[in-house]
Amino acid sequence: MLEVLTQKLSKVFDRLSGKGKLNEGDIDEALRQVRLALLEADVNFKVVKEFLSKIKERAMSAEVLHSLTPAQQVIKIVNEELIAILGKEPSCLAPVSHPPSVALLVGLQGSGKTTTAVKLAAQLKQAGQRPLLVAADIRRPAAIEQLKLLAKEQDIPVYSEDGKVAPTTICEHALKESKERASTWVIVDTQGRLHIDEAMMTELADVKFALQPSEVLLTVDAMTGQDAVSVAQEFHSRIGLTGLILTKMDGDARGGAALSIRFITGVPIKFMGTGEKIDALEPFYPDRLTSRILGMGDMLTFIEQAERTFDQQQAKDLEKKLHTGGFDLEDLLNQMRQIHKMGSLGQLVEMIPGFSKFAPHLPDDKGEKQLKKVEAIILSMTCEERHNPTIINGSRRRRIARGSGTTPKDVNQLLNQFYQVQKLTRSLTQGKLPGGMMNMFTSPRQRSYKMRED
Ligand SMILES: Nc1nc2c(ncn2[C@@H]2O[C@H](COP(=O)(O)OP(=O)(O)OP(=O)(O)O)[C@@H](O)[C@H]2O)c(=O)[nH]1
Ligand SMILES: [Mg+2]
Repeated sequence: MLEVLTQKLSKVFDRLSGKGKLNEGDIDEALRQVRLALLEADVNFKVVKEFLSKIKERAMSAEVLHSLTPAQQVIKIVNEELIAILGKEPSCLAPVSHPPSVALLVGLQGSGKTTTAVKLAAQLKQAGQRPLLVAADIRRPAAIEQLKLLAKEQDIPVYSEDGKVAPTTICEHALKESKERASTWVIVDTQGRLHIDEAMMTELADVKFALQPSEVLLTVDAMTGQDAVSVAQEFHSRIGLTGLILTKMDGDARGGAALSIRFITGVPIKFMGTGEKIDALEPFYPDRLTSRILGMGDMLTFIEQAERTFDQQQAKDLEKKLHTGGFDLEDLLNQMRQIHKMGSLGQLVEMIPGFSKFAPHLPDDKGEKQLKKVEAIILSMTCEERHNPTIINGSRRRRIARGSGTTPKDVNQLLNQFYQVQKLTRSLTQGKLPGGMMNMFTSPRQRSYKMRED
């Protein structure tokens, strides 16, 4: 998602950061590059113009130019202005005080209405709501079946009628049905056409009138770039929208639609679709998308989490032990527990810029199982064995395996791993390894300072 823009912007900021003090020329040049990157990403020119003039005005202030870290200040301003363009605050679904709340999904053909209707219903269901899906797309014969099939997998009820009944009538009947079922949300899937046309708009306006929905959500295919923006404008002026859902963000390397649509239409983006699977729908957070665009991942969250989890004193003690070669199995266990407290491997990787694509491929529960095993083995050892594992012979190994519900081979494997770590720490204390390796064992606070120095 938005990789190209991210790459371009990070190059601009790297160049800027390398300069130390900045003058007007440096800032002009950086903004020129940002402008090119945004236009190449198919961001609307009006948005680009407004965005850059705001940044320039703020970046040229004496406060920024004379600060100790001018480049960082400029990046901070870009970050804030991007968030502003994307809508500042996240925007959620508006339920009514007397259920059911109704959400009407509209959009061009293939933009993702049917899939998104089921994704939304599934999220609502997960949040404890009782959704009812309504098949009001009678134009395409297979549409009702597609909705039923997807909904069945999620165990969500669908209201549908014979394809000859008018959509407004179907919707009126569906509202009655929802009251009988005590549904809390009614989500209506409607017809789409290749282009905006009178017949579609009239039908949607009638359906909207019949339903009086609290949400009229337009699904727009993010891959269509600027077209998505004009489609949204047209829908909004004809039937009135309460929110936008950007679909297929997983396939869009440019991101122009995402960055222009809110600013041009004034309609908030409420969700983004990030894949074909039903769970691939994320609430839209302007600040999170911005930090992804600027290539910062959720690094700040990551650092905060690490600082919360790691005990500073323990980290110092550990460092001392590493230098004196006193690192033992108990320390190993403590380290594993601390890292585990920070979250699953997948969650951690998600937060590191450029690595999020690997997250789905990581074995999530494997780490947990492995930790439990290591924990069981070390806890089955005597104190003496934990401090001095070389005394663990065949019979001790069998005893430890029995006590921990593992095999002597498992015990052996752990010991071998431990000896490797010990060997590593010994080389470290003798200064044989490159500095970077030391980072594996120092506290994240120290590590983050180190990164900034680098
Ligand atoms: N990669 C990806 N594919 C998506 C996403 N949302 C929908 N799709 C796919 O886009 C195609 C069209 O989605 P539909 O939900 O059928 O679109 P629609 O708007 O209901 O289409 P019509 O009913 O023909 O108007 C399907 O193959 C979906 O799986 C998304 O966020 N990412
Ligand atoms: Mg459909």
